[in-house]
Amino acid sequence: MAFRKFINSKTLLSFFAAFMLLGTNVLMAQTPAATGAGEPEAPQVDWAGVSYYVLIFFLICLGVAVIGKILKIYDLTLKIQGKKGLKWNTVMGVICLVFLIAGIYGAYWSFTVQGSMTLPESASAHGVNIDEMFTVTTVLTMIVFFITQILLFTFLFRYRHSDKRRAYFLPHDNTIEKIWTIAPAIVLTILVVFGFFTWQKIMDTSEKVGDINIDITGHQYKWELRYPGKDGILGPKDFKLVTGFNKLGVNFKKRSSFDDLAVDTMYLPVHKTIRLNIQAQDVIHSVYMPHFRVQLNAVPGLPTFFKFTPTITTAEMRRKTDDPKFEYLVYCNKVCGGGHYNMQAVVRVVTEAEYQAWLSRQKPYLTDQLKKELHFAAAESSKSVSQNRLALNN
Ligand SMILES: [Cu+2]
Repeated sequence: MAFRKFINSKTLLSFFAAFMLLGTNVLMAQTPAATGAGEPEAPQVDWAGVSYYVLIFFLICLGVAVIGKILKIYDLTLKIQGKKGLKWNTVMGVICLVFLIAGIYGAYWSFTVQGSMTLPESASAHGVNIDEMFTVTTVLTMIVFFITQILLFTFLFRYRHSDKRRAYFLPHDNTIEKIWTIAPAIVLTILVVFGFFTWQKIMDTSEKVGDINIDITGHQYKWELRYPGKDGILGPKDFKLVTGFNKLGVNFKKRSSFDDLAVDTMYLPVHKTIRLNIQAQDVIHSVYMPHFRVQLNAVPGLPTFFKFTPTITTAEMRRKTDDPKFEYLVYCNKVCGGGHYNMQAVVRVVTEAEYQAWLSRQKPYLTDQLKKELHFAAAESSKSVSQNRLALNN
């Protein structure tokens, strides 16, 4: 019994609610950590901001409680004077209408203010289809949202209790049951089928001429990028070959490995099909490129890939967003450990000519240290390095 009393205690529940609210505020008040090349910093909590919102919440609760008490006292004094008391049903009905209007304004505010904080237009070909799906789903759910909420709260007001009227008792109606089962079923089926075909198109595995293969390997807390050299083929990898200098475990028994390039920034030529070969070396990471609407898990031991075509260059996007410092980024989208928040790399979409110029400046994966480690003959290594400088990708 004591336990039941403990669980049902109103004081305890109030404390729990206050604790949850405080916790949410603490999380939301965390200032975004410094990005870029700087030292990883621990996220800061703005305690003044947190207590301000907690205080505002308690003041609003206090205000509501005071108004409730005043109305109760007013009601009692009316009754003492022999008059009819307050019409509480009308009070509740009006509160429902106020809630409806405030709620609709809140939805409008959220769309106009927070709507502008969403991503810029999709910078990839398939991203346009994904955005279309989001728009269709949002429009449909918004129509349902507004109709149901307006009906719910206006009915609560319109048909509040009245002594002059008796409610119609409706225990069951098959027609209504059918309508609200079949209509959502049809709409959801259309959305799912539409989504299925879009996903199938995005995950099309057929090879296209001109595909650029890029290896992206996640480890705590960095993305390693490897580009193929002039042969256009990425050398094979084997996790058993991973060493200090051969971070990705590239197999140098195959010739295709020799001209591979290790890069820091992911350069992509515009309007070319890119195939990202995704791998992880420790825990699950996730390749997340929001501007291209690309996201796929990087799972240790399970190589995956994602194909997409960038359509807007970084320079164009800088103009469109009116932000001269705009950069596309590839993030990690799995909470993979302490340094997760800083696991990102810059992605630059450039013209074909700029891409080739950049590619020719990249260093080979096969570094001098790695050659020493593999006991390569000096003559062979100098030959392969000179070839790397002319890397082409067509
Ligand atoms: Cu990660």
